[in-house]
Amino acid sequence: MSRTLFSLVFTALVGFSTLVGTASAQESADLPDPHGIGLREAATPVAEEIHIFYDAILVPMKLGISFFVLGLLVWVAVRYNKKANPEPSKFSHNTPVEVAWTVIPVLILLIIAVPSFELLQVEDKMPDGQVYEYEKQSGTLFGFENDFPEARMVNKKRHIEVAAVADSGERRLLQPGRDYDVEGLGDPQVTVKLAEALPGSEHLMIRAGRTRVGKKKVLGVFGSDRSEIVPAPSITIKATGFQWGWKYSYPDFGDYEFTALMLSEQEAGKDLYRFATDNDIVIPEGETIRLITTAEDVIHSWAMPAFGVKIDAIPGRLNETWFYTEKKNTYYGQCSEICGKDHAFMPISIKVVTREEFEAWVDQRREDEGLEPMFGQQNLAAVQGGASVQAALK
Ligand SMILES: [Cu+2]
Repeated sequence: MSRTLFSLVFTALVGFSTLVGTASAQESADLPDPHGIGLREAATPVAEEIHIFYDAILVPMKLGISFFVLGLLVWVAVRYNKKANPEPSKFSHNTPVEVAWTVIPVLILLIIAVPSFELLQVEDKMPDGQVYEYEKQSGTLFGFENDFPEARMVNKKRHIEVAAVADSGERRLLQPGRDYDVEGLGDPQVTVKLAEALPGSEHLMIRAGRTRVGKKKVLGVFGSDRSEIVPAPSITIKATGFQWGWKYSYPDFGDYEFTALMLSEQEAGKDLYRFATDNDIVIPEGETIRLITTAEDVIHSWAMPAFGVKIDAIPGRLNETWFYTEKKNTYYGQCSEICGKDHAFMPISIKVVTREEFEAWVDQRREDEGLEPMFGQQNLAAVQGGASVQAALK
């Protein structure tokens, strides 16, 4: 097949898979669509990378292979049936064909293997990006210390993201070359030089680091790069699976643990039954969470489709992964390792809120445990897990 023809077919298939992806886009609540054929909407950069891998590489490949094999079957049935071909040939070998059916599948597997290994590494490796926020000022020079380990020093423009942040929290990404220049890449001190000072309503935020995650070019060639630098984790959550529910602790915020058990059908309502729990995990938006999993009795698996996370919870072992989301919502997942008779009844629910709401929730938790508040924002309405389930549906 000529190169142009190949890229034409490829583009058509990518287009088709994108269409399928859009058709199955979800409404606000993160629930499976009974009629959907795509993946649950991505809420983290890792999930976005998984979706690109699936939509742009795996789906076109499996469609291409299926249609190719179907075509061969039809061709053989029509061209070589007894009527059309009464005298069958008697050869038993064809070296070019045998080489082709060995080499082509190897190439296909390689095309799948390279991006999937990269994905596995992204999911496994804890991000180490740094975020620097600067107070509002009229200057154009902003510096930070390049204090990463030597092998991960910021030494390319790609390792820096510069954004103007409005009072509302909205981020406007600045363009290197046009809006700013960087000096001192690879040196202990890096300076960002803005082309012009920011308006008074915005302040500067610089993200630095090599952990770039999110939509990247397909096979390094097709499409655009929308990856972002992910900051190092600021919160650790430990999830312990047991027959049949989950226990969570937030070691950064006090020595206590709470359980999250499935709500009954009456409590949860029809749509959220088997998704809602009596205690949501609550996390702040825009912060990286380190998740540690383990189990008390048998192997469970903590899975959150919208986050692209699935990690085994094994008795006597700690597994570690991470997630980062900027999309406020309530997300639902389930135990994904058959773990006994009530395996289907140990859902996982995560509520992503603002930092202020998160702090209020932490203080509420601490109060329930008889501890002093940590952030002292008692006046803020506490975000109660579980009780907010119906609100999340709206
Ligand atoms: Cu389980």
